[in-house]
Amino acid sequence: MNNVVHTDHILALTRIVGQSNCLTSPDTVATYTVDYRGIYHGEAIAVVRPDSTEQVAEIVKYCRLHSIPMVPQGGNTSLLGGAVPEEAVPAVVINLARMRRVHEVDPFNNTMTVEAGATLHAVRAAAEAADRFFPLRIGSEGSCQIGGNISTNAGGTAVLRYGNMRELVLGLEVVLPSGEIWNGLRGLRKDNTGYDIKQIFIGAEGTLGLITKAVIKLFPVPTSRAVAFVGLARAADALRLLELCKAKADTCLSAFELISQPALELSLAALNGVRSPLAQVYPWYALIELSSGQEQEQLDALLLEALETASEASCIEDAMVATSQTQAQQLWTIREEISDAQTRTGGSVRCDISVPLSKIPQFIEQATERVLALAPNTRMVVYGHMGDGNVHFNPLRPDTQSAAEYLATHGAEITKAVDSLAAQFNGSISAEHGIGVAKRDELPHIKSRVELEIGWAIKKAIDPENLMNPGKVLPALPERDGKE
Ligand code: LAC
Ligand code: ZN
Repeated sequence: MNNVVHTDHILALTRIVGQSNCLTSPDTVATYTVDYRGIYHGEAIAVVRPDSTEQVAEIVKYCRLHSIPMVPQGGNTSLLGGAVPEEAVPAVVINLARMRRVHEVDPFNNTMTVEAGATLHAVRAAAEAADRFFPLRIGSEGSCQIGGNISTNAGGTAVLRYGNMRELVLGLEVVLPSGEIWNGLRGLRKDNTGYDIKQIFIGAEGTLGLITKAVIKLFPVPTSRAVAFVGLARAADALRLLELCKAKADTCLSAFELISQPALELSLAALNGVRSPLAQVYPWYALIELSSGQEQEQLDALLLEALETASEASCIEDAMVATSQTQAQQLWTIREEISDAQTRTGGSVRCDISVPLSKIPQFIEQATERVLALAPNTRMVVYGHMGDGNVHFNPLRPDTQSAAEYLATHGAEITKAVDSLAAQFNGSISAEHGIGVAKRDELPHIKSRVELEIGWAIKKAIDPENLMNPGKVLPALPERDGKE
């Protein structure tokens, strides 16, 4: 496409969204075509910012008519390059930030109908204003958007109790690659009428259409919360402790996060001198949260009882129990800072692994051995959602080596070593971060051809011209004699 043609496209798109919402100046466009870690770059003819589903449909129809690739974009907090154009072909970025209205909160149905561009923070606040709770909790809640959360089937720290995004969505409105609008905004908990169409758009990372609205589940507000930070001698102790917390607290257990010492150290340094919650250093830590509608005292007693039993069973070394909600929040800040602290440090090889819960300690031990054999001074930043069997296994460059050098030397080999071990454990190489472009070409090694072909069959049926977020999620099909 040459520039004259681009000018025609820009004029047409401007007619749909208005001049101020069709961004074309190279400097402005550049801020939308790079991911927030600065790793993935692409090109765009324009960034359009529609205000309604109808505008989205118009944009999509226009792009389809002219065979222009489209990249749906929410808060652009993806870690895997799913929300920016690929390098090769200039695309139109469709940014949802202006579509952020809350249409309805139905407290008795416990649902909210909301536009895709509302930030997760705004969604949680709108639920709270109606005395309800929306449980999805991830560190980027101030900038990530609910449409992106749905498109990536986001997980986070409350999955243990409430499930991931796939379980939190009851209905969707989607603009299909044809420009047609599918209104599936149903707030039903039971609907057994054949294929569950909404599920193919959840976690599709915008490759099958553009989610414009959703009906999401709400819950009663947990009025009390008890949080503890625990020191552990071994990762295996975390497993025993988790088991014990489940037995004692049952459904009150709302989070169980594992943190390695190097991960804690990195976070504390990033928080400028915040002190460790515990007086001594341990190889591992767990952040435990109970929450419910019970009295605070009851919940505190439950947590103490669980910790006492754990101590008697010698599976914890030390524990600090938050004595106020402010202190509880401080503990969560330490946990939530880990991700951004790695981004700022640079030189982190992000592996988002899940294995059967029972295998987590073994997986960590063997993966650590593999990584240290390849790159001996690596900082083993390992943390994550232990309760879900999901570890962020993110080897980080030593202080003495630059990010570029560490990644160039070890990035690919570490990813291969860790991901292939996850496959051996019958695990996943992307538990909650999706595929984007970063993990796409690994899929043929871990999925059968049959499974990949089903993915392409769905893609071709809905997006025959491959214009919706092309190059994301689906790998090229391997030769026929590949893994069956
Ligand atoms: C976290 C994100 C990176 O758990 O998934 O911090
Ligand atoms: Zn996570």
